[in-house]
This record gives sequence, structure tokens and C-alpha cells, in this order.
Amino acid sequence: MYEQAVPVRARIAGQVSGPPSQLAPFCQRGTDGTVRLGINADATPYRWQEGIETSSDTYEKPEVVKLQELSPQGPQTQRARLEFTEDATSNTSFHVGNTVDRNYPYGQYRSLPSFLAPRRSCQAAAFAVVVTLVSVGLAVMVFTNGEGISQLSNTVDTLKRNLAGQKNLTAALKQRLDQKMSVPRPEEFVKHFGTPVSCPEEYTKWRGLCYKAFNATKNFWQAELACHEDGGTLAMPRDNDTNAFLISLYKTVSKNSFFWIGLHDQDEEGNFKWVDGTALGDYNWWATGQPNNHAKREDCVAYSASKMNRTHMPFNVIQQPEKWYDAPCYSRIPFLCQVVPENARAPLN
Ligand SMILES: [Ca+2]
Ligand SMILES: [Ca+2]
Repeated sequence: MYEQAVPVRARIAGQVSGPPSQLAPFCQRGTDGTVRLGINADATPYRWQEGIETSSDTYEKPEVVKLQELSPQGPQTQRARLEFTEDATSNTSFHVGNTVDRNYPYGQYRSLPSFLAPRRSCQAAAFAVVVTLVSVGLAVMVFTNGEGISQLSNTVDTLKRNLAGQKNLTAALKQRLDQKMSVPRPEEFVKHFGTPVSCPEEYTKWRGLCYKAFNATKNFWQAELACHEDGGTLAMPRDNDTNAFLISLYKTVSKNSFFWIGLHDQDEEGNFKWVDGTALGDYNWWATGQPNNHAKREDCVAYSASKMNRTHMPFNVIQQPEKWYDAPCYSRIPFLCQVVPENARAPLN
């Protein structure tokens, strides 16, 4: 059921004929489009009054207000529809419409208050704006979070690469440390420190030198020459340990022979020297009564035999075995040589 719209003129300035005050902030539109709805004080309850505010203190353009009130769809429902249209002179139309369904708990037939329609519209618009802002905010957050996640992913990848590099460096350092701490292999030892100390064939190493007992018989000078041919000299027992070692060594060759050592007094009687020219020193292993320079022809020194053997006794009296005796240098007896190891004499690589 329609009610004919009634043109309304209303003063704007200072006039309080509009809607309830709580709607004003939501529904004003500029200077010539503001629509105010409210309840006329003179009207019956739920009659609608409408006004359009102009920019000056004049009466506004006539408006046509159509109020449509629909019969309730049920004992508890009321529907109202408002339409606002400017007059033909403005060649414009302005439409505000809203459909409200409202349920009333008391089941009474009541018309819908006019201010609710534009209020709904404003609420919808505000809701749309809010939804739009929230959507934009969410999009920004998603975008921002996406960038953050991408940056975090890149950071994690970088950290993984750095960790892998650190692991490789640690493994390399550990390998180098193991190489430093490990015992060198024989070939590496030879490379850095020369060949291991070794003696010529049939020579025996003793305290850094090599010794050999020759069973062949030679005079003192021939024996010294033979030792030179092996790169050494006649043996020179300068201390008790070496002396004992040489005694045990020549026993492996013969126990009934005498053995030349590198000691003599050919240059000066009674002044014994080693074949390398050094003085005899404090250590000696003379047999009792020796050296006696028997018949003034004994200038070279030899060990006496471990066991007495008259056939090999070049000296006039043998009383003590395994001792030093001076004897004639031309006597042909076995001899002892000593050689400095070749690698000990060669410079290290
Ligand atoms: Ca002598
Ligand atoms: Ca003698």
C-alpha cells in the first residue's frame, strides 16, 4: 500500500526536524544532498518526514517521498521501503532505498522507523569499507609475511651453505692435523731424514759405528789398508764398553787368534796414539807388564787370544788372554776394523 508523497520544505539552519541525532554523522551528504529522516512531532507514530538541506538559508527543492508500507508477512514481520526522488527540474534522481525485515518479539504489528533504512545503508557501506580495509590489511600482511618468509628461507639457505663450508674446513683441518700427528711412513722417513743407519755387509753396528772382525791374517799396515778399503780404520776401543764389545765380536771369528787394533807407538817409543792421530788418553786395557817393547821392536798393539794357542803365539810370553799387548807390527794376525756408516757421513736431504 502506497502513500502519496507530500512535498516538504524545511529550513535547514537551526531547524531540528531531522532524524534522531545519532544518525546525523552517518547520513549527511554535502550541501545539497543531505537527507534527514525522522519522526514528525505532529504526525502519528511512525509517519515519515523527509528534508533535503541546501547550502543557503532558503527552502530546499521539493521532494517526492514515497513511502511504501507493506502488509506484514506474518504476525511478527513488517517490511518497509523508502524511495527518494528529486524533482524533474534537477534532471537528476537520487535514490535511497532499503528493505528491512524485522522481527518483533511481541508479535505486534508495527511500522518500521524511518531512520533505520538509511542507517542500515550507512552501516552496510561502513561494513563494506571495513571489510575492504581488512582485506587490504590482510593482503598487506600476507604479502609482508610472504616477503619475511622468503627472506627467512634465504637466510636459512645461506646458513646451511655456511655450515657446509665450515664442515668441509673442519674436515680439512682434521686431516692435516692427523697427518702432522701420525708417524711418518718408512719411505717418508727416508725422504726427509736419509736412509736409516746401516752398516756395510758383515759389519755390526755399535753406538753409531760399524765393526767387523776379519779372520784373514795381515800385518799391521796391511790390516790398516784393508780397513781403509771398507771406508774405515783399525778399531779403536776408547772405552771399556767398546772394548768389551770388540772382545765378544772377535770371539765369534776365532778364540785362538790375536787381533790388531788401531793403536801404536811407531812415531815415538812409549807414546801410543790411535790411528786417527789422537792420543791414547786415560783408558787402556794393557795386560800386566805390557807394553814392554820386547826386543825394542814392538810398536803395534793387539788383543791376545782368548785361548792359548802356541802355534799362533807371535809374542814371547803370553800370560793373560783378552788383553792389550804390544807386538812387532810385521806380525801377520787377524784384525778388527771400524767404519762410520755412509748415511751418517752423507748430508741429509
Ligand atoms: Ca814400542
Ligand atoms: Ca810386548
